[in-house]
Amino acid sequence: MDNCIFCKIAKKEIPSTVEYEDDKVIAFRDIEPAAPVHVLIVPKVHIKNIKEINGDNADLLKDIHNAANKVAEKLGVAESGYRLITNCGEDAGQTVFHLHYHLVGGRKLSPRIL
Ligand code: DGP
Repeated sequence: MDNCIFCKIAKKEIPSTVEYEDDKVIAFRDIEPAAPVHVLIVPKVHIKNIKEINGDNADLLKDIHNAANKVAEKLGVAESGYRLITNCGEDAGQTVFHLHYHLVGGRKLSPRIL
């Protein structure tokens, strides 16, 4: 999508620190990290958020989880633990309307989500 920042990152039109990439997914460091490890797992196809996941595109969730596992291993949090979060819509705090999961770890996180 023309004006989407994550589409531009996926196409390498905007630089990012890429931690994992395959033909379906790109994972790069969040520009405003909330923890020592904070990576965004992003499908290359433009989908607004999980509300747009359906029977035709749900395979992407497998690709995203596969990428998340690889990132967690690579960045050394697979055993210590991490949180995988996706915000859907404005009340959830979604600011970039291209589906993404935050992989956050590298320190003890609050047990509460909110
Ligand atoms: P959310 O609030 O769930 O929509 O999270 C969007 C995240 O995207 C937020 O943590 C900051 C990050 N972000 C926004 N613009 C950029 C960018 O240009 N580069 C990178 N690496 N991250 C960005």
